[in-house]
Amino acid sequence: MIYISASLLLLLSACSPNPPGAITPNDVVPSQNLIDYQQMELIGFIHFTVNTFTDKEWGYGDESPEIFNPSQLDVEQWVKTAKAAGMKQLILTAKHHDGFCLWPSNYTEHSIKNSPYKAGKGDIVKEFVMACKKYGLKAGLYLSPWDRNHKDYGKESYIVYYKNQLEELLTQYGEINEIWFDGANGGDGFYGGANEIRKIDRDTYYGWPNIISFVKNIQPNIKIFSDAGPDVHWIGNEKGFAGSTFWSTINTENLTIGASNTEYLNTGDPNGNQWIVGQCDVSIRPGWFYHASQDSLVKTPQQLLDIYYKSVGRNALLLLNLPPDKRGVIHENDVKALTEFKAILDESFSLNLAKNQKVSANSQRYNHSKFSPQNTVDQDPKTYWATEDDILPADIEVELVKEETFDRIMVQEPIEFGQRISQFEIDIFDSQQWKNIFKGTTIGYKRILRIPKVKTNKIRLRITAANNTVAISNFGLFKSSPNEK
Ligand code: FUL
Repeated sequence: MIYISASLLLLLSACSPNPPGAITPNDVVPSQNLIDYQQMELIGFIHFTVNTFTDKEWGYGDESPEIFNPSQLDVEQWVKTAKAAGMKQLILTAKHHDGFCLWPSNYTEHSIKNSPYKAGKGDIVKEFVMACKKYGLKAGLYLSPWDRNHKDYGKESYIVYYKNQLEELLTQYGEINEIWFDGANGGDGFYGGANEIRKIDRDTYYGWPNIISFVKNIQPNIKIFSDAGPDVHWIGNEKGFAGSTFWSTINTENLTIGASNTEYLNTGDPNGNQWIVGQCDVSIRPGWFYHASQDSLVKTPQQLLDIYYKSVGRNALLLLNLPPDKRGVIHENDVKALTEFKAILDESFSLNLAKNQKVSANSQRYNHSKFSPQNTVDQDPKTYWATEDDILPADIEVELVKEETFDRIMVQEPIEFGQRISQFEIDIFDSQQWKNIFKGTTIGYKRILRIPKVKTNKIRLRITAANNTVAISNFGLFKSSPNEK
């Protein structure tokens, strides 16, 4: 039997490029595809259809395609506006509840092909996907399951129609990064002239498991959004707010698309058996579609920042809607608010005061540099600090070269190992003693804390509860722009 002393093991592991005892991943971890998705952080929604011309939010389905006539449609303006704001993806309403299609579908007459736009020769889905590609954004599509125009809605044959449309969208335009399945199923509609109320069984009518495998078969890397995922889930409100406790894990057994427990969606579930990314959808205006009467009601840059902190800052994605107007461009007021939002955000996060500062920890796995607390401030998202197993509380202490003033703290977990932390505290060194300034629950991919301004040269992150060995990939300190207020 070979006997290796503990100190020799430490010495060996400290020298080895691949240390033994890497941390054990949780049972539920995200795929690389979902990690890449979460890293986009900020994405945009484009609501555009006949409603833009009728001044409605939900079209009844009896609109004449003749009314769809944007005078100066500029899809590149949408994409350039989104890109300038830092968005990494846009999702277009290819078909909303009114059933009108922005592409010339072979399966219906209720589409752009019967509109005056480009004399019926236009295809806005194509223009959209091409513009996204040109400017380096991912493209996503919304295809409303509810269709108030189609005569067969509510019958089995409508599901065939819906899948035919999905096939058109997923085979004719190249890579689609996300498909958005809305849970809304209101009841009344035109339905080919029937003008009646049609109710469906939300659990069985669409045959979701079948639709999901149909979609994944065509585009294996696509992310499917719905109340219940399977890749991205609704956050449970349309304000853009994730819960201040938010787990990326959740159980989908009791979720029904269109009728889910919104509180459960808002917090996720520490015992969840699936990793589904949370997505916070909200419009820059009160409505999802453009209404001239709302030109003065565009959210202010400060309101947008508050939403950012409550979505991206709480381990979720922000999906911000920018509805084009009747001209077919994003209105000047929206562009202005968005531009200011981005400028303030950049100013607030331009200088990380913790970058390359001295960090110590109460435990460092195998004393190996791979697990050093210094990794939390090296600006490399791939490196992380990890403790020995079963160390709680686990803490890191950042010592700044001089006293600094800050009011934003950013913390990230290396989520490739799962989401672990369920309780943490932040302390600062103040008048010769540690003072607690924040108590929180989850961290996940990214948590940003807004705290009252403090001035100190020492700050401590103390993790008091976790479901597995503690690991942190990033710790940042920032001073917010005065324009945040
Ligand atoms: C809802 C829809 O009913 C709204 O019109 C909008 O599309 C929003 C994003 O989802 O369920």
